[in-house]
Amino acid sequence: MRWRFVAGALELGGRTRLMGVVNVTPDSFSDGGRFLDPEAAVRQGIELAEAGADVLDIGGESTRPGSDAVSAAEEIDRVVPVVKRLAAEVDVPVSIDTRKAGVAAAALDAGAAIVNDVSAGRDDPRMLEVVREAGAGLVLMHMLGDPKTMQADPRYDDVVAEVREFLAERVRAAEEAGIERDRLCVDPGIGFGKTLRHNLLLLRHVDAFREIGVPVLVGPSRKSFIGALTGAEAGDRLEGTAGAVAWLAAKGVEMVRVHDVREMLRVVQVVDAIVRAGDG
Ligand code: HH2
Repeated sequence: MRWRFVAGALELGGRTRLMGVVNVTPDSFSDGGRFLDPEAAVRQGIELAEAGADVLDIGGESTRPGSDAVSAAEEIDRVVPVVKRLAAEVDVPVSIDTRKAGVAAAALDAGAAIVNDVSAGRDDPRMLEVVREAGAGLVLMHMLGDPKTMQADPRYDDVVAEVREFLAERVRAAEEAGIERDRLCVDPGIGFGKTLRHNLLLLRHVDAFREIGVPVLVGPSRKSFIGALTGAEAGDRLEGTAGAVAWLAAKGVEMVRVHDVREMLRVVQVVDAIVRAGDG
């Protein structure tokens, strides 16, 4: 399965691929403020690429529960210098994590190849058009509500079926907007309007999203469901993240979005070897 984006493609369906997170924000839930300085963010991106990231995901707006929205100008100021440097200095594709078409367009101009939109193209009516015009890859993620309110009593009748139906509908919307199917990727949105039980069901039944027929990306890294299960703070969720990543790799999920690339690469290498061991 090939995932196409600006000037390149990634072969998916073998070992689970790693999208490394670079948050150029003051307020991200696990690393807010660490990489707000562009130099620090670029260094972090280079380090993640050297550690084995297959994609670098650059974000200038925290979408953690309760976070405040950021203006497009502010987001562009944060991410564009970092995208420009990383696109020139690393040889893995750069993804821009944004809900705003203007930010996506500026990042694509600066060398990004993929747009990761946690609103799945719903927040900004121009987003799908910007992605199509650039020939970018696109991640369509499920979120119930918006970051400000999403954790206030989220409810579903059948969380897996509803998230799958939503993602299938967003794939159709993207195709109708002229984006080819092989540029799309779907993500159930762990922690975005979900209780602990919802998150666990989405992970347990992750196969349901693979049925949509495009690659699946999942972002469990350091999230609060791990804190709920282990009692660990956000900066201390490496082993919990590894547990989730091992499960996803065993299920054959095409890509995981993680902060700790070096460690998670080792996890997926071991799981992949077990999954692919010959029976002879
Ligand atoms: N999670 C976060 C942000 N972007 N994108 C996708 N596709 N999937 C995810 O699960 C996802 C995402 C939240 O994590 P992080 O970027 O570390 O935190 P913050 O939003 O506070 O910057």
